[in-house]
Amino acid sequence: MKPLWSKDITIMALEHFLPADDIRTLFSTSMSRMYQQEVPQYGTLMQLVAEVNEQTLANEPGLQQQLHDNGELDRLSLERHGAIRVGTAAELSMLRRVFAVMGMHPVSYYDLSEAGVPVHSTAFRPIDEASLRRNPFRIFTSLLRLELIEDEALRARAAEILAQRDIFTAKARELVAQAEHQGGLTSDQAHQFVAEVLETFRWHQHAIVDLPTYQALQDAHPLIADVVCFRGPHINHLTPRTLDIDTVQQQMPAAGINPKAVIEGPPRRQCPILLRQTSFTALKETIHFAGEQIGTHTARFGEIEQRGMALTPKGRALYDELLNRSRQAPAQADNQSHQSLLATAFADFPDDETSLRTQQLGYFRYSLTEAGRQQAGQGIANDGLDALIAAGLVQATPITYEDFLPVSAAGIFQSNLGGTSHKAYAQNANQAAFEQALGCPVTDEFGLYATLQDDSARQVLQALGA
Ligand code: OOG
Ligand code: NI
Repeated sequence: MKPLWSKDITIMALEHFLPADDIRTLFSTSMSRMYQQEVPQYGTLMQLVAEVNEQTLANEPGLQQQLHDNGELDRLSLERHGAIRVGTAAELSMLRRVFAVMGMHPVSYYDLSEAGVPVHSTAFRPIDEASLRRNPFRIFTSLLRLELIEDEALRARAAEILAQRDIFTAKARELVAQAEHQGGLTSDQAHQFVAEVLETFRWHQHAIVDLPTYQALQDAHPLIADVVCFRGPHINHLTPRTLDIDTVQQQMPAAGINPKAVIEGPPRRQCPILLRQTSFTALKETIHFAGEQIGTHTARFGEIEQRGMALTPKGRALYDELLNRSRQAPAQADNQSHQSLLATAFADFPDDETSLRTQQLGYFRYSLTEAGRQQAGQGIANDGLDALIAAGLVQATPITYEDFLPVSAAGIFQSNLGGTSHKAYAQNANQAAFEQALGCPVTDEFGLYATLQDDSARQVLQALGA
């Protein structure tokens, strides 16, 4: 028999740590406070989003009830994601350890070279259902690909500058090591950890290079200058959830906010799929360069998102095909024309839950209906889920998409870079190199959704004794 005491000590230690989900919430709310102070226009966007959410709920009592039932109402206005860009493998792998303390793990590989942007990326996010429900906050994290800089001397200079900076405070490094060693952080340590980690994401009005160096890097690609010229990877946007992205896009100008030209992602639908997002264009901000020179830098913006159902590989292939089809036409400068073009292309994407499920285009979570609960354990003939749904014993609800879309991400990048796109970067996906820099493989998003779906199906069949 195992001695009881060792288990007791483990339980005691666990009880005295702040759960990773709570550290993540502390982090996302602290970051939000900092960003609203740093970028007042982001605060204005948050206010507009809250107003439109309120109107939408007032107009749709059904939606209000649904959000209430899912416990989502009181955290509706919390940010869903943010983004940063780092310069070296060492920075990325240390970030992996920092985010792990907050229950955020790298999911998916995004190749942005295809879109003419010299980075590749992942999203650090909670993985299990309970943590996602507590707070789904994610950080879209991009690693600069210096190897894509053509000018050899400039590439060496950029690497040299990056090698000299440490984007983490000594205390942050110490607390990460402590969290890994102890298996968590106490509440006091967690508060200190979040305060120290926030320093990494702070804006710096002072660049670490002189103006000519900044300009040389900027000329190679604006993102290179953004990553290389500062003390740290400033958070470049935060993104709250909107219940009506079309209305917010429309109302932004009246609120004094300049939206990007079009909403990225799929069109508005009866059954929302994947992710729709838009942003305001990045602000031009004053920077003090080394040698007492003054200039500007454009990096920071605000974004909003509206999520729909996660698609299977088959559904995703159809999405990519239809999106591509819509992009064959000349790009539309205004959102209304862009949306009607999209709507035409997506007429071929089924827009009712039954078709999406039976054609295996989307992922669903299965659960017992009230009638199903009453029959639980009575040993029902297993005619499969479709028959149980038809019999009214089982219901299927869409699983929400928790990840990102490379074409949309590229659209967000581009809207802030004045359309700078380097075709020469294309065909450069290198997931192996990214994972080596990260220090571990990224998790496959489809696997996560499939597991959720399959687990729910198994539980339902088990409960019915089918
Ligand atoms: C990240 C852009 C991608 C999204 O929501 O797709 C992104 C960046 O500009 O660094 O955040
Ligand atoms: Ni974003």
